[in-house]
Formats: sequence, C-alpha cells, structure tokens
Amino acid sequence: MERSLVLIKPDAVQRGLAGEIICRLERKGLKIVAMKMLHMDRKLAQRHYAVHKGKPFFDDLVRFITSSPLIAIVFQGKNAVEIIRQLMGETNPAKASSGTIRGDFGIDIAYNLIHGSDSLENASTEIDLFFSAEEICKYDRKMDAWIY
Ligand code: D4T
Repeated sequence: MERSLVLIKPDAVQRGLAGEIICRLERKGLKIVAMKMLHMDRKLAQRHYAVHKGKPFFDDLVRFITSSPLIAIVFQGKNAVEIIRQLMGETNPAKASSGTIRGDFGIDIAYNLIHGSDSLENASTEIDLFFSAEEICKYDRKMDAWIY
C-alpha cells in the first residue's frame, strides 16, 4: 500500500475547513496512519519546499506556511499518491475543477489549502520530515475488504 504526506495548510485550518478536507480523503477510502498539528518553523519549511528555493514565490510561500499551525497527516491506500492529487485538484485553485478540494474552496494559488506528495519517492522523504517511524500506526480496518 502506498503512503502519502498531506498537509492541511494554515489557510484551511484558519477557515475551519480541516474537517471537510480530511472527510473527503477518508470517505474516498484512504486510511489515516499518522496525524499531528504543528506550527512549522522556517527550517522545516525551507526543507519541505527546498525544490522551490530561488523561485519568485519562495519567500512568500515560507512566510505563509509558517504563519499559523497546520495539520500533517499520513494517508495510506492503493495508489494513494495519485488519488490524493486528483482529489486536491490543480495547484492553482482558480483553474482546479469543481469537485476537487482546491476547485471547491480556493481562489488564489498562494492559498491552495492542501499539500499532497507528488510522487512515491517524495512521499517517503516528506513523511520522514514530519514523522518518526514509531509515529506511523499499523492497524487493520475491517471495511478495507469492502474498498479493495
Ligand atoms: P504543494 O507542494 O503545496 O502540494 O503544491 P503543488 O505540488 O500542487 O504545487 P507546487 O509544488 O508547484 O507549489 C508549491 C506551493 O507553492 C505555491 N505557489 C506555487 C505559489 O504561491 N505561486 C506559484 O506560482 C506556484 C507555482 C502553491 C503551492
């Protein structure tokens, strides 16, 4: 089973959308295996977004993601990485299809509510940034037999 790191970003937490977003991912059939609320510091933000260092929006992105607490979650499931990216919608909420999280709740690219890992390799690196191995729970859900 794949795992993906999801961040319910500060804008979603501030707007009271955390429950709605988690609900959509859970209802799809994905399983929560780790979750925590934290206030990202600049060091963690710069590591998480290292790929964007030097881009014109980098400083604003780090300022935004460290501005208020967020919720980090590890979701597990078959094709979890791709499925979460589909449920999130395009990076720019203005272009994201309705029915997706960003398409339904966002307007501005700088306030796009959710992060989800964009590849299996990045998922593993990102999960390690936010969670220790002991924090990832291993458990069975009876209902998985009705999903897969
Ligand atoms: P994240 O990484 O937050 O899940 O978003 P995406 O994977 O969908 O998109 P990304 O890595 O290209 O962008 C990271 C983050 O930067 C913001 N951003 C992006 C921005 O403020 N201005 C921009 O022009 C771009 C491309 C939004 C998401």
